[in-house]
Amino acid sequence: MVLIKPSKYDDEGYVIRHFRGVLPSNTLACLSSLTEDLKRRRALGHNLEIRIRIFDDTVQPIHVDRIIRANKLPRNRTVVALVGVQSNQFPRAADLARRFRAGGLQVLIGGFHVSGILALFSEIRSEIQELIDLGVTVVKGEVEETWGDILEDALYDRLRPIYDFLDRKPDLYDKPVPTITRSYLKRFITSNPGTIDCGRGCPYNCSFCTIINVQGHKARFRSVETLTRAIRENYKRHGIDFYFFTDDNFARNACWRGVFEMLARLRAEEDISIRFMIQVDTQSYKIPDFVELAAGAGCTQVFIGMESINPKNLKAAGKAQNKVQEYREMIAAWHGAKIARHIAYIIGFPFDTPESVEEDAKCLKQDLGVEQASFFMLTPLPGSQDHARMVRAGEYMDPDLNTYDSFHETTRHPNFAPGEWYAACRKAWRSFYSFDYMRHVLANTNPENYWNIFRNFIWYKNSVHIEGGHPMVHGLFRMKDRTDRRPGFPIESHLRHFVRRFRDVRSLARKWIALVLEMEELWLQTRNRSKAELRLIFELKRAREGVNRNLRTAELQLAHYRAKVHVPELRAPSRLSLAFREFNLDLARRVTYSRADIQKFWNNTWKSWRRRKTFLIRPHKVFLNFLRDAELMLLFAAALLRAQPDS
Ligand code: B12
Ligand code: SF4
Repeated sequence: MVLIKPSKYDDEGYVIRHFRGVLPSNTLACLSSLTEDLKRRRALGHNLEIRIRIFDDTVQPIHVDRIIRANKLPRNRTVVALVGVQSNQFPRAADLARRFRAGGLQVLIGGFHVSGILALFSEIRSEIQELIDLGVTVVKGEVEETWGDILEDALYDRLRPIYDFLDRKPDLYDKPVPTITRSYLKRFITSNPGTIDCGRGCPYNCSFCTIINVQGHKARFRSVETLTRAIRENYKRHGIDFYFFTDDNFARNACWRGVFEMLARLRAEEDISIRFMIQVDTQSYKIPDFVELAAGAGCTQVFIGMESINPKNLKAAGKAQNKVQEYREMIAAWHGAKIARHIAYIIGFPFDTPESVEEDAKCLKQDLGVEQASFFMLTPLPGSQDHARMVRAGEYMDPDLNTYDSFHETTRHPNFAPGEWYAACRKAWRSFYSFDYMRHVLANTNPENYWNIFRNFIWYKNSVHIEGGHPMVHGLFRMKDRTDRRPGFPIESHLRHFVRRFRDVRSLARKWIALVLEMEELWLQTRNRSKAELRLIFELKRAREGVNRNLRTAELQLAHYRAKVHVPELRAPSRLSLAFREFNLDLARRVTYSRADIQKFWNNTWKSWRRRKTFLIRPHKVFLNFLRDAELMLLFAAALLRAQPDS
């Protein structure tokens, strides 16, 4: 059983794959544990040995030929399942499916693209029909109760072209919980994150959303007992102590109280300290005890579907439950519980203009004090009411599904010229994640959330500014497989590919150095002060205020002069510290709160070098500043690594 989570192509036709990812795929984990369960129960027959291989195209190469070869071994049968395929991943999934079919393998495809399309249209769309014609089996809906039947059909060569389980939504109560293997976890930046969908379904009716048309309005949930067992086992076996509970709206999971109380109990009674992130709606803060119990259970971050601050846009999107006048109160409620707020914001609603988007980004910062924001371009996702309406009205939509990743213009917007919409979105990212605003956020956040937010800032800036894509799609360090290119793009020679990669890596290195220096400066300016430092700052302020109040100008000048003369004698400096001071290496004194002076030195040195005034460059100063910079960098790296691994 080969389970593959496909990635998508970038605009140059290369598969978007990273050396390290950010989050493991929940759907992959889900189907893997469903298959493990069948294997353990020997549900497909006692003489059958099932071997499960999982591949995540976003972090590892898919060796299509090797998989096809394995199928040719005697008494062996390989079934390939392309799982959790979103619309933007459909073109890549279809290419993989074609190659596997050409190799004679049985191929299944499921996930939100096929389920969403087939849920809202009675006729089958051409891209899906093409796969069916090739012999690929399309699965519509959820398979917790039917996975065994499908695999049995595969075993006895009787797979149907389409399986439709949309009207047969499974009860999740005691179904196997998504679990992942250590070897898969190693492919991610931190090795402690896990994902679980504790429930599915949402009662609301937003027009851009596909979830309600596939998973339905009725809340279905996993039992607290099953979740407890899985979380305890994941902690003990794999060290997973951070979760992204992927429920679209955790607040509408009928079992939220039980889950929060269970997590608090695990912490208190078994010393299993879990931290987690949830997605919620804007009204959730009003549910009695919800915010308090979330904090007590270990929630460090909420992802809130704010979407817009323009009531006319919210009305147009059918999101009437969002009340703009309550946003401030909502943000304050989560802030009061020391939980970091992260809002989802959609750009491209009917009443948006380039100017309004700019104003909105300002408002999120200045009026609402939101700590983190993710901007998405409104996309008619197949499976949403928006998409169905546009198809029926015959409106223009980009025929290339690869662009349906919320970071491309997929329709025409009357208020934006071509390209302007995308530019407005990028500008919103830039404005929100400006140095000044990040500094403001970090200086005012709860110390418990400091590193959590700091790391997200690095991830977001890396994705949007360096990789040029959405943070939900990007990880650390892009890989580009020369031969794995989208059909229609040429496979380059080794030399051309080497030159391309050399340029990529060079440009990446430059951008990374700039990012690291920016983040280091951010850390220096906002890092948590030690108790001794805070005390010193407090005393100095108090002394200065007292002095300013009580002394006349002449006395003040005299006091400053005397302090300069006398203060160094208060504590005799050691020989070593004198030597350090001599060579300008006294970090604590000079650069604790900024590396601005070092940067100024490098800028001036660079200027002198370029103007060929090398006589102005003092080698010993270059050496000393290099040492100071290196020392600061080490301090920064140590702080970053020492901080608790989180999301
Ligand atoms: C978690 C999540 C993410 C995570 C993914 C990482 C992770 N940890 O899993 C993050 C935040 C990174 C993310 C990003 C994006 N996401 Co997202 N995401 C989700 C979310 C909320 C939950 C996914 C999940 O775990 N579901 C639970 C699993 C078990 O359900 P499932 O995938 O449907 O699988 C079941 C069935 O479909 C079926 N099945 C699935 N595959 C197969 C295959 C076979 C062979 C068979 C038999 C059955 C089968 O069996 C499963 C068990 O029943 C969904 C919404 C949702 N409720 O599912 C959106 C959702 C999938 N995302 C969506 C989108 C658009 C995106 C982004 C493009 C948007 C963006 N810019 O953020 C990016 C794309 C990034 C990427 N390359 O994946 C859309 C997709 C719609 C569409 N038509 O394409 C959804 C539906 C939300 C929405 N807005 O409508 N996402
Ligand atoms: S609240 Fe979220 S999950 Fe529910 S319908 Fe709206 S967008 Fe979809």
